[in-house]
Amino acid sequence: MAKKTVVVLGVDGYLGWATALHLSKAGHDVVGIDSLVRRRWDRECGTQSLIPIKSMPQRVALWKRLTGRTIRWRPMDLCDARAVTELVQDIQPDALIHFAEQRSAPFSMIDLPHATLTQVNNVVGTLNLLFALRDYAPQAHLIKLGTMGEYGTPNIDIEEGFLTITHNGRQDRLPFPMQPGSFYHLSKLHDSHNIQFACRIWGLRATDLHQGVVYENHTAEVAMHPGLATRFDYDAIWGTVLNRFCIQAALGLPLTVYGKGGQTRGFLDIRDTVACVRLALEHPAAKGEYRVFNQFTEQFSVKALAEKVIEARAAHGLKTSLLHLPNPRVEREEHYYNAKHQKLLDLGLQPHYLGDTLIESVIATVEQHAARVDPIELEQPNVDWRRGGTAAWRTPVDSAPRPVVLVSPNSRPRRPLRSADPTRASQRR
Ligand code: NAD
Ligand code: USQ
Repeated sequence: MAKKTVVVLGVDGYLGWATALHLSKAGHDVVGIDSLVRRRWDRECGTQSLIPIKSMPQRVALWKRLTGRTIRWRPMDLCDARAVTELVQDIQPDALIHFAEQRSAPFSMIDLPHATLTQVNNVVGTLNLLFALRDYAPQAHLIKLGTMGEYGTPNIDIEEGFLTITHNGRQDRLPFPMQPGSFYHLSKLHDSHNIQFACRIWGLRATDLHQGVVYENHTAEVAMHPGLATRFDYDAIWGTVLNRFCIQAALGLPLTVYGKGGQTRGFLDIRDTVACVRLALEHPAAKGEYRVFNQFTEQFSVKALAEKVIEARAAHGLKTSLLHLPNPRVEREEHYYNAKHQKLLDLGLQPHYLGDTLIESVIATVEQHAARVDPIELEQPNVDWRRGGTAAWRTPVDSAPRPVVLVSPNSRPRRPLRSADPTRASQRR
């Protein structure tokens, strides 16, 4: 396999860091980009990774010491168009792997500023990349992390990106109809449209990895040294469902199933995330091609996942309970779900399936760091799709404005809008 120059955008994050190590170990020349904004969002949310993570300079220095390999670290905001252009001009990458987005659905549903921030950060960052590629590296392969949540939960089989439709006697292969479930998931769909359009009009090449929910945090490379740890989120904003259930089980807390628990999603082990990205990298899209791979290995309902965790604990004589909470999200809780995921298997993916030993190993990791867990984060969700964030969100801890949020210079603080009061309306009449 020819060595490639690869830019990993979002290298300080959960998946970006593990992927950068995996590609560097495989012999690729990795440049890592991140604005470190996620560390700032953690401060705003009062959240932290369960496993302590080192700073980027410490992590790349340790990687160099352990393996002799260099990851070129560059702090940079993807929303800074000039910096993105200079990066692409300077590095002339063979490929760019784009993880650098605000990725929490609850965060995007807190209120208007958080919805705006999510969509501006994600859509503008991706647009900056597309224009830089058009002008300075049109041959480079863009590998973009999208999400299975772009599809929603339709009552038909989900294909990999496209659907052949016959309508009034005519046929076409069209983008699969999408029904995202949060302003975050919508931002990913907006990206998908922009990338597809750029491939069509400028001849760029892109792979959109529609990834399911990721669990676990050990890859062969991350496991080499505690100082190479990648983040592991468990709180109600950033924690994904299986990681949360494992932590709840380890602490003897009930597993918080939202609503009936029939909501079904695609899932994958982080070891398969890094393997899939590498497969996409080493089998690039053709010039002008926009392709979609559904990136997950198994599908489970939330309730079935909880039951798996309960059974894994019961095998050790430990009792775990399941608590149905009122669902803070607006989503179907009982539905048909059958999503195709063949293309990465065809390229050679060898999946790691979810088994009891894996659940046990996650729980063992949790037990090592149990002192860092804030149990409040495991009890109740703090963002509701209908009403937004709970009261704590109305007094932001870190209120410094981010450059990506556009605020009119004339805007003044306003009183909160009140819902219409029918009594007053009748008095006015
Ligand atoms: P993460 O929050 O751990 O990492 C994202 C990284 O991107 C952070 O380090 C953050 O600082 C950086 N970033 C964000 N905006 C940036 C900007 N404008 N400029 C530079 N850096 C920026 O998230 P993750 O879990 O590693 O997810 C990575 C990607 O994978 C996301 O795009 C997400 O939508 C996608 N994804 C994640 C999952 C999952 O289960 N974690 C599942 C499907 C898809
Ligand atoms: N859920 C519970 N209990 C919990 C937490 C979640 O029942 O304590 C339920 C949710 O209601 C939802 C499902 O579990 O139905 C998945 O929720 P999640 O928080 O694990 O995942 P989600 O919000 O969809 O987002 C995560 C990542 C996101 C990625 C997405 C992939 O944060 O970046 O895009 O998974 S997917 O779900 O396929 O769109």
